Amino acid sequence: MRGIIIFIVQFIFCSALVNIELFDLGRAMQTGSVVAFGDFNSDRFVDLVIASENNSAIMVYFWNTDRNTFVPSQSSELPLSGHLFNVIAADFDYDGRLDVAVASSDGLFIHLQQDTVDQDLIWQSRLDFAKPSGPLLAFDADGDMLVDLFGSCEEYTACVWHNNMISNHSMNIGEWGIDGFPLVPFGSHAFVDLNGDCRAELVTVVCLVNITYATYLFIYFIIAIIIIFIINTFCCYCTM
Ligand SMILES: [Ca+2]
Ligand SMILES: [Ca+2]
Ligand SMILES: [Ca+2]
Repeated sequence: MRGIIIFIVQFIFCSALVNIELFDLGRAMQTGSVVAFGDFNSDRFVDLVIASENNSAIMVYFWNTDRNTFVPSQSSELPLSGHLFNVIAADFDYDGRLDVAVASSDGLFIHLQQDTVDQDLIWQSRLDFAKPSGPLLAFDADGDMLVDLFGSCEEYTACVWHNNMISNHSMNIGEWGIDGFPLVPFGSHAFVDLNGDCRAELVTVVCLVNITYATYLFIYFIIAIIIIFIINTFCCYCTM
């Protein structure tokens, strides 16, 4: 009896996952990828931020309850430049409307949402901030209810972009003490409750020695050569 119940639950759950993949995202999913989620038009349904295939632009797709699918907003396309690290959907200016932060090799850009009219997002002018050197993580560093950002800045130093959007629409960048170790190039970060005390810990990857990115590439190259050598040697033994 228990096995039958588990089978039914798994069947329903797995069917739901399959159905999610079957949503028709139109041309966007044929040529792009989902980079962020959020309810941009405050209708309590999650919308998608989709980057074009060549990462030249992002666009918000609203969940349409009548058509039961995601539909693109009319003219909310935002241009991208440089190598895209990640996109964060959050309310940076604390006005109740979801905004978008784009971290790329060209800089950190925050697009504040001004309004939503007839399923079309209206953006304010873009705000530019100090350039990150990898993906950023959103969190409230100082408990002022404004979303701050964590990541690596120059020479992969751990930094916090402190949010001052309400007072002067700026972000002050400050170094974050992780025993002075630089972050791993292009490494990601996460909040996880490791010890079960209901308080999230910041998990990131740091370099135990301060080496340059070129040195990293060289080390990765050497490791790749060693792995290829081991695989080739192992395969030779397999075919004997
Ligand atoms: Ca929505
Ligand atoms: Ca906002
Ligand atoms: Ca804050």
